[in-house]
Order: sequence, then C-alpha cells, then structure tokens
Amino acid sequence: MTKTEKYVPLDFHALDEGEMQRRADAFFDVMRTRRTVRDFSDRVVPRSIIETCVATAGRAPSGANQQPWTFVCISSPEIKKQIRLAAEEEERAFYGGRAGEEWLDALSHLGTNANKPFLEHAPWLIAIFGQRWGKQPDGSRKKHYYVPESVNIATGFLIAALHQAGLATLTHTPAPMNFLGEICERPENEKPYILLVVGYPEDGAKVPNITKKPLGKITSWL
Ligand code: IYR
Repeated sequence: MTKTEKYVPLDFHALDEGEMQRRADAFFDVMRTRRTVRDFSDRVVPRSIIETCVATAGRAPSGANQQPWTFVCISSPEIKKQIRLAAEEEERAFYGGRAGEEWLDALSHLGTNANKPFLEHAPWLIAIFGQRWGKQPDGSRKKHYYVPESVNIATGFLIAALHQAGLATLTHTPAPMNFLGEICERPENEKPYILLVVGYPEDGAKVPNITKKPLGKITSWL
C-alpha cells in the first residue's frame, strides 16, 4: 500500500516580470468590462460551460480547506418559476416599505424594482449555499470556519470565470432568502448566500451609467 504524503511539491512556474505585467493587464482588460446585467435573453447556455466555471469556483481557498459551499445549478423552468414567484414576493415587501427610504434612495440610480423576469428568462440560476457546519464520520456536527469569507471568495471566482467565458451575471440577493433552501431542498446546515443569474444579455441591453472608483481611491500603500 502506498502511503499518502502529507506534503507534495508545489506546481508553480515563475514568469518573467514582462510576462507578469502582460498577464495582469490582460486579465484587468477582461474584468474591466464586467457589468451586472438585469436584462437577460433566454438563449441556452450549455451545461458543460457552467460545470467548468463552477469547478473554477471550487478551487477557491477556504477555511481549513473545508470547502463549505454548494452550488445549486438550476435550468429547470418549473424551479426557476418557483424561485421567481418567491423572490418577487419578498421584493414587493422590500420595495413596498421594508427597505426604508435611505436604502431605496441608495438604489434608485440602478432602476431596480420588484419585478424579476430574468429569474425565469435566464438559462441558468446558480443558488450558492454556505454549509454552516459539516458532518463528522459518526454523523455529529463538524464545526466549519470562515464560512462567509470562503463562500464569498468562491463566488468571486465564479463571477470572474463566467465573465471570462463570455457570460453575463447578476448577483441577486433577495432578502430574506430562506425560500431558496426550501425550493432547492437543501439540508438545514446550508444557508443561502447569493442567487447568481447567468446567461446572455438581451439584445440591446442597457446598464446603469455608473463608474468604478479609481485605484487611488481604493488603496493605501504603506
Ligand atoms: N434585492 C433587491 C434590492 C437591491 C439591493 C441592492 I444593496 C442592490 O445593489 C440592488 C438591488 C433587488 O434585487 O431588487
């Protein structure tokens, strides 16, 4: 029997600085065009592309390498419809008063409202769950560490992978989101974090005329 080694050699290939800069610039040029999209076409996206992008998300670092995430990938029209109905009910309460004036004011430039047709039109919804705890071999609870950080880093990987693959996304967070666990039939240890809408933008889709902060506004160098 071969013994599993505790440590293995790192697969790392250093690049020269010119190549590093070229790659950093090339990736920035890809990511700078990412925009949150709210008008989705119903054009089909092959499952294999979603699979590969979720596999990329699964390479994210996580607390104690516990990988405390589940990506529920939904293309079923019936389930998308259930999600739309439940999300719109929450959003009606949100826009109808629960959000409060300050929050609605902060959102007003995005032009959002309680109607979420994209939850049915887009070919894929990816409901991202964090596993608040895991299971020991004997079935008892196993504590998980840094679950929100881990899930959110993996979600960032996923959004980048989908964008790089030529797909549009919307990071949707209806609140509260408990209906997602019920519709997706997730176990009680899983908490919904984000509902990612994935597909192609509708022809002629428009996005809010907003900008990102320049580097000088998001950094401090010591
Ligand atoms: N979840 C609502 C409201 C909303 C909240 C924030 I913060 C946004 O950046 C965008 C929307 C909705 O999806 O309409």
